[in-house]
Amino acid sequence: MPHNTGRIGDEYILTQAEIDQFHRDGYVILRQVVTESELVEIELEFERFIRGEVSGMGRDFCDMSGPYGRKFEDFALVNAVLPRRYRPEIQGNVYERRSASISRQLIGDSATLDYDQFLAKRPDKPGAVFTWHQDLGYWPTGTPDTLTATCSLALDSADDENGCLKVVPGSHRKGLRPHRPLMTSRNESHILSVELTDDDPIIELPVERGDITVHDEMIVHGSGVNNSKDRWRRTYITAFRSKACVDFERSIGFTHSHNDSISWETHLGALR
Ligand SMILES: O=C(O)CCC(=O)C(=O)O
Repeated sequence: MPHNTGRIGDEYILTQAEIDQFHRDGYVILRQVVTESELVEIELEFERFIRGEVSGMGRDFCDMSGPYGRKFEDFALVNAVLPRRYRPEIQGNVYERRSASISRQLIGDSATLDYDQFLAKRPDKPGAVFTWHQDLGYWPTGTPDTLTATCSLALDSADDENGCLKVVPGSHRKGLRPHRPLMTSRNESHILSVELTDDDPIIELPVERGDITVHDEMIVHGSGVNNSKDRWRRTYITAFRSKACVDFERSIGFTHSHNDSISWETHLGALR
């Protein structure tokens, strides 16, 4: 890596090639964004959520791959949305600061933290599929600027065996596909999915603990089951959009909480 790139205090400076890749392919992998000692601090908070110890979250604590009513012990893809809302102690942590730095370089100086999320695939638990989707398919239409940098920090090394992220590179340039609820309705489960075509190239994004992936709001992506017997796949997401976009979302009552009372169907472009 050239001099003066990579991790420098609260910043992580990208190379021009990394910035170009994000815009060309819709994603980029950045290595060792968070150090081992920083990760140990972060995972103390992460674990509180993933063990189900944070109360009062309603639908913001759920199995992303299943129905809302599923019992905690049966969760396969443990999903805690907006952890910084429920534990303000997390706000401003080193990963938030470094992912903000990365996002400013990718989507512009007004990059604003839109939401955060903890996701964990339990080992030896079938079904933890995050179906193929484009993030914009989950979000309101009409935003002044859709560009998004969704940063995902690996708390565990991830690969095909424990269900790492997979993408269709370049799909972000081909428009929004129709998104359908995986179950009978959005009220039963949050998850949506799109169809892949035979000529969609799929690549896996294996990462080491401390690496991050960054993807945009239009790339088709998802992840498969955790087939391992003893390896978790835990990832910490921070997503950044322009300030104008985040202000618009909040003005219509959209906060990314599953407890929001705005109509998902009305604001889901592809389902409208
Ligand atoms: O990490 C995963 O398994 C999927 C996450 C995802 O779809 C997202 O962050 O947009």
